[in-house]
Amino acid sequence: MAKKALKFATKLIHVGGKPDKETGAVIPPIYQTTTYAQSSPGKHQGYDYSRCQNPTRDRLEECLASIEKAKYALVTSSGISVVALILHALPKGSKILCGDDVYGGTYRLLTTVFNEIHDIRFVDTTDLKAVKQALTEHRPQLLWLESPTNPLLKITDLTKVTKLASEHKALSVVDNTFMSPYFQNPLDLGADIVMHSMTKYLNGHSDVLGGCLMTNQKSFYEKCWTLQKSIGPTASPFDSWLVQRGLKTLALRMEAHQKNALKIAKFLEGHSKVERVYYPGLKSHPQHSLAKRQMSGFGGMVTFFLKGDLKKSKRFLEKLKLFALAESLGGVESLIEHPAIMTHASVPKNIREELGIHDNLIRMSVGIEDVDDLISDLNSALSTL
Ligand code: P1T
Repeated sequence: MAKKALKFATKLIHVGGKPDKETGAVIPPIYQTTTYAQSSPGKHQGYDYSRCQNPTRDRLEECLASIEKAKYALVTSSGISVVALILHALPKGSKILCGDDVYGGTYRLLTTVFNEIHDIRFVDTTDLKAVKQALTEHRPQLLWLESPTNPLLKITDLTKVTKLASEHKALSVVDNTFMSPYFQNPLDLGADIVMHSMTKYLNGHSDVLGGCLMTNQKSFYEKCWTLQKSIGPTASPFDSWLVQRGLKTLALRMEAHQKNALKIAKFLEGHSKVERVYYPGLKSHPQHSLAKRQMSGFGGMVTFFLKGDLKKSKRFLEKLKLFALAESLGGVESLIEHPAIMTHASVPKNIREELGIHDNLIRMSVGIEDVDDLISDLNSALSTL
């Protein structure tokens, strides 16, 4: 059957997942090798060294390209190394326009490493007028977008903003980590490049660090592949295999994350100790109708403000028993964190405050446990405030 005809959940299991040719093993072996025998110098079977190519990684890339409907996919050792490769692929002195609310590690990379190489500016990408003005004045080569954003879950109109970028001759990149390809396909919405931290939903089990990018632009893909082999942030065969195993249940997991997240968001919205909840699936989300149009679901991330200060936030987080107080997201287990102290500590306090990352802001990655147990855990911790 042609790959194009396959539906999403089938692609997850079958693309890049054919049985092993030599033995028929339904789960192909992991090519846990660094190097490949050559019959004569330079004469090999397409593989010479695993920093450059590895058959296990190839299989994962084939699947990833297919689920983001892209021609090319590149897998690396972490999400942040993908950000670095994309930024390295641009000529020195390029102008970069980045959404103002992005993962703290992305912000740090841009403002403490790539600020030496490129000219970086930030803009609220949910404000079309501001984006247009920044594109006209700054004339960037690249526009970096997260939607929904980390941690405030702001939604950018990707169709409109990527169109504006292309009219201004800027490449657009969407970090699609929060939605996964199950709920959102940025290339369909006009983006040139889509990237993910595979550490999150794609792997789904909080046991692998990894990153990937997908694109239809051959020359950009080739540039990133050359950079990857030259700089070396390569994903290991075992990690690649684990992610491919995790991917098989992505559709099921995303449905379960979303179902639990919506129930929890509604519970929090009605709680007297909670000031405000952000979840794109809530009618109260400022961009709920855009989220409904642009995404096929709302994901598993919920952000909320407690009524209270830092002391109360800490007490609440310390009292939880099922939610682990930990950075990261997208695993089957529920995680909770304090962005101002944890994931976004590298964003200067004044900018955090401007964005709304206050001391009473809490971010949750809702897992796939029984939701009644999760609500009861939250309720107990809230009742101590
Ligand atoms: O951790 P790593 O695999 O390197 O991915 C970096 C990254 C990139 N993009 C987004 C949207 C992310 O959320 C992350 C990592 N984020 C966390 C660790 C976190 O807790 O938000």
